[in-house]
Amino acid sequence: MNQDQFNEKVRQLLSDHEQFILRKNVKVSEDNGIFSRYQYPVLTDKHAPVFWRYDLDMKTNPHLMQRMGVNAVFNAGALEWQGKIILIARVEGYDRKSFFAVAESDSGIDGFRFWDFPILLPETDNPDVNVYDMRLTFHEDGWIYGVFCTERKDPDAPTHDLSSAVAQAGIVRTKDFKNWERLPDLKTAAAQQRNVVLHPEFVNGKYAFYTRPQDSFIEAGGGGGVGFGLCDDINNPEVKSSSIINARAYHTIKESKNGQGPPPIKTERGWLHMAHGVRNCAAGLRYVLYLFMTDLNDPARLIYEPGGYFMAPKGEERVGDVSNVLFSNGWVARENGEILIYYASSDTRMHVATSAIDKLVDYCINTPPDPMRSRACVEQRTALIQKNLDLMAKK
Ligand code: M1P
Repeated sequence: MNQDQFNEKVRQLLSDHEQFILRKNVKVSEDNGIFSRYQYPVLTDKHAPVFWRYDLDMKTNPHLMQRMGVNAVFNAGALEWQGKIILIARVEGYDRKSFFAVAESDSGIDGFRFWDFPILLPETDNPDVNVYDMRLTFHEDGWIYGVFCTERKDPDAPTHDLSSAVAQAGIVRTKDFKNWERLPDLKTAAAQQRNVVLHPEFVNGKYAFYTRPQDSFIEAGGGGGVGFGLCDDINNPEVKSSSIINARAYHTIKESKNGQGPPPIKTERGWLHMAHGVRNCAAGLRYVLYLFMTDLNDPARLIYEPGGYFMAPKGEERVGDVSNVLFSNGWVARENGEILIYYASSDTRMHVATSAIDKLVDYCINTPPDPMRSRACVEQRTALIQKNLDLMAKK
C-alpha cells in the first residue's frame, strides 16, 4: 500500500464511522403501553472512534491494522447536562479491562459520540485492576458523583487461583466530566459490594447510599438484597449500618440476587427506583429489570412493587458476551415528564427505551404485586379476566 492508498483507506474508515454515528434511530411500537424500545442500540463497540482503535500513521502501521480493539460498550450511567444527554459508558477493550468514557447526544435517542479521550480515572493507593458500572448522581451538595465497582485480585486466594476477586465501591466526583476527584472507596460491613448508588438528596442531613452487600464476588449469599445506609462524611465514606429495603425472594425474578440500578427519581408519589433481578436456570443467570417505589420522606421504606419484570431481554438483546442479561445503571427524567431509560443487553451494547414519569408511577402503583404462589397468580388474573369480560359484555 502506498501513502495515497493508505490515506484513502483512512478517509473511508472515518467516513464510514461518521455515517454510522449519524444514523437516525427509529421507535419500535410495543403493545404493552408502558415503554417504547428503539430499533438500534445507542452505543456499541463500533461507536468507539477510529482513532481509539487504529494507528493512523503509515510508518508504524503500514497495513492499517486495528491495534487496540474495543470489545463492548455497556452499563452506562446517564445524566442530562448543559442541554445534552451524557452517558458514561463501561468500555471494554479486547484485553478485558473496562474503563469509562463520556459520550454525548443532543436527542438522547441517537447521535451519541464519544469525547476524544476516555476518562483517566484517578486511583487510590491500592490501584483498581478493573472498574465498571458507574452510577451518576447529581447530588444536592452541587457535585456530580460517580459511584462504580472497583475490582482487585483477592489477596487471600491461593496462588493458583487467578479468578477470585474482591469488588468494592469506588467514588469520584466532578463538575465538568473532565476533572475528576477520587475519594476513598466506600467502607461497609460487607465482605464485598457491587451496585452501590448515591442517593441524590441528604437524608436526615447525611449522605445516603444504596448498597448490595455480598458474601463473595459472584454470590450475594447472606447479603439479602438492595441495602440502604447513611454516611456521615463523604470525604471518608463509610456506611456503618444498613438495612435491606428490597429483598431477594424465593421463586421470583430476583431469587439469586438483585441490585439498585440508577439513582432513584423523585416523583410526587415517592421515589421511583429501577433495579435488576437475577435468577438461575439451566441456561445460566438471567438478568431482568424491575421497578419499585419508596416513601418520599423515607427512601428506605418500600411502598409499591409491581409483580414480575418491567423489561426482559428480547430478540438480539438476548445474545452477547454474557447472554440473557438486561442491566441498567442510567436513566434521565426530562422536564417535560419524558424518561429516557438506558439499558445494556448481554454485557455487549447500550439501548434506549422511552416512557413517561406518570406512566411508570401508574405502573408501580396499579400493577398487582407478585402474589408468590401459582394459585394466587391465577386468582389475580381471574379477577382481571372477569372484570374485562363484564366490561366487554356491556359494549
Ligand atoms: O454479567 C451481568 C452483570 O453482572 C454483574 O452484576 P451483579 O453484581 O448484579 O451480578 C456486574 O458485573 C454487571 O456489570 C454485569 O452486567
